Amino acid sequence: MMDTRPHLSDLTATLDEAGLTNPAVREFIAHWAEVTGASRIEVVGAADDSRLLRESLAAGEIFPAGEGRYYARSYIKDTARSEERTIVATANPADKGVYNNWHPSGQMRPLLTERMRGASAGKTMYVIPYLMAPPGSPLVPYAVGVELTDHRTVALHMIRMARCGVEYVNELAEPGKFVRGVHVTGDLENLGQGTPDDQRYFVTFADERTILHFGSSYGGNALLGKIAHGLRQACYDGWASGEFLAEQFMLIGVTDKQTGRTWHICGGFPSASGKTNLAMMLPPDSLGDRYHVSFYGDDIAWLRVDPADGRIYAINPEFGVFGVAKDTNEMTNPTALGSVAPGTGVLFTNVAYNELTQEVWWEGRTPQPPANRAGWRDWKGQLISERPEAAASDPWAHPNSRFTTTLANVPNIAADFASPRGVPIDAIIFGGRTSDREPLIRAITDLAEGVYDGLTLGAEATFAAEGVDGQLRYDPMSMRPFMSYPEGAYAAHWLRIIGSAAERPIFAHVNWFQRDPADGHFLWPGYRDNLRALLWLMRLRDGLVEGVPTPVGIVPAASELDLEGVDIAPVDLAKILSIDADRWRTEMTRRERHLAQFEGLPEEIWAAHRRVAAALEAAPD
Ligand code: GTP
Ligand code: SPV
Ligand code: MN
Repeated sequence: MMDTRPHLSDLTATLDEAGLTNPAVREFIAHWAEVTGASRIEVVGAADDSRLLRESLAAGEIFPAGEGRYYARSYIKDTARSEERTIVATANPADKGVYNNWHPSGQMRPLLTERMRGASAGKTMYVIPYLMAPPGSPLVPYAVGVELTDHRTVALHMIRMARCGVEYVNELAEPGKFVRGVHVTGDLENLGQGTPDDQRYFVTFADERTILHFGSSYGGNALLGKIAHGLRQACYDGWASGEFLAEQFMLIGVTDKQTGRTWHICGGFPSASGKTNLAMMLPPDSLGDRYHVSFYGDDIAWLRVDPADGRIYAINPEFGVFGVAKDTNEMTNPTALGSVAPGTGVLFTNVAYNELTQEVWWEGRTPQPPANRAGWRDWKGQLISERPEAAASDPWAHPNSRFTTTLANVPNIAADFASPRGVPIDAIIFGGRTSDREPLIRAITDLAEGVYDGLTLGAEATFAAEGVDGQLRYDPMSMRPFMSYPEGAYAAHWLRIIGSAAERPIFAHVNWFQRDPADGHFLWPGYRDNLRALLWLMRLRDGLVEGVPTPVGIVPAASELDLEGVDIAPVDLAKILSIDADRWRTEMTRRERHLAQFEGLPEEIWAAHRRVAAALEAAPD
């Protein structure tokens, strides 16, 4: 076979021409160009977007979806993150936690190198230097990375999701201090996805700040800046340095236009549990004159204490949104539709596509799918008009189909979203999909009880393969798939960082998903109305309301919630504002087993658990 790899002299010329001067980055590229056997190397940044779009359109990798909008399908067995195949590897066995799927790096390194060797032959390797922070942030030293990828669509996603360009790596104080990411797609049709012979590996070598992902071109498996660096690596770095927390959190501002005051709220809900929707929230009509919600971030926040005033400040390290399409419409999330409007450069993945009209559609976009089926293809690329009878009711779009758009396109983007300092945090909220037990909101004022609440966060299994149907799947702080070091140490790090703040945020647990056990309807309308619960929390924080104390926190009195224009039955309202002590006592037994798995869990957390349990024992049924 002819050797098509670029010669070292060609590589030098390519990097010179791209203005990539950092010697450590150049060495990293040369090493992996050699291993993967890529035929061409191309350094790309934000300025290359329109050219890459043209090339991808010409190659049939993406399709036009109206003016300045694009569409792509991923391979049918490659439509979500794979948690089983995701590993944290380090040299130190003490880094093994319950959820981080830890393996020794000495064992993982050869497995990855073996799979990547020659696997990009005939392809271009795109070099994407990036920054996961607003420029100038004190956390920039942890935010610099370079992703190498052999997939052009991944480069298009990265340009939307992270700040990309050689300028982010050329002037480093320590030229070698950047996260080294290598993404090799592999032969997607022959990787045995989901079988015992699965060939995929998504490994973060956390103590080496190196990320090697093989065998996917989708989402968090392939855009290494986002999940692997922004969460898994950053969470490890934040702990190792003792400087910050990196969490799967949304981040918003709520402004009272009457007083000019803005509160900042961040918080974690497990994947596909409503972070993007909350961050893009348009106030309900009756509150729109008075309040405004501004978007800072929808999936990742890094939190640190600012020495200037001792408060917790948060940044969104991302530059874009990778949002769930399902159920996004004018009623639920008009802001999301604005973010993907003509001219935004949005890239849709795995929604339904009409090749005649270049329209896109997903379940919940409109109550019924388009009546005229001509030209429509489902997410697998099959014509809807040619579907066999048996497949007639299959969804047109994949349930995890998404849109990728830059922050600047989000209509409610905060004016100061790129502030290097970040914004001071007034409240930290946790929320999952729970069909019973969890009230609309319960506020927690004690630090250890707040951290305890985050550690016992869970969501009900959303599809049969994961967990028992209807049973809570614990997802501490919504970080279960991204936690890179042991849970006991994670809890201690939280207590230390938040505990060292001069002014602590209030905590709260929210739940938009309680259902009627008889007919399954959601008891709370959700979406835009969720602002009402947050406004109550801010009033509680400011001492304007008292709420009703319960063993698990303070819940609103019905009279304290602004419910003007809300369509809710009085029985449903009573249910979401009350605590079923008996049901909670059952939960406490499960929590005890959950927490007992975590070695070295701080005594403060156990004490918080015992306090809540004792209060529940003493509570009337
Ligand atoms: P990831 O990007 O996977 O981390 O998800 P996310 O937490 O950002 O979730 P997202 O906001 O995309 O919402 C996921 C799904 O939940 C979407 O289909 C939403 O329509 C739905 N959803 C969000 N908020 C609400 C709500 O308040 N009520 C109800 N019933 N559904 C909601
Ligand atoms: C999630 O799964 O929580 C996401 C999407 O935000 S992905 O980037 O695929 O991880
Ligand atoms: Mn997420």
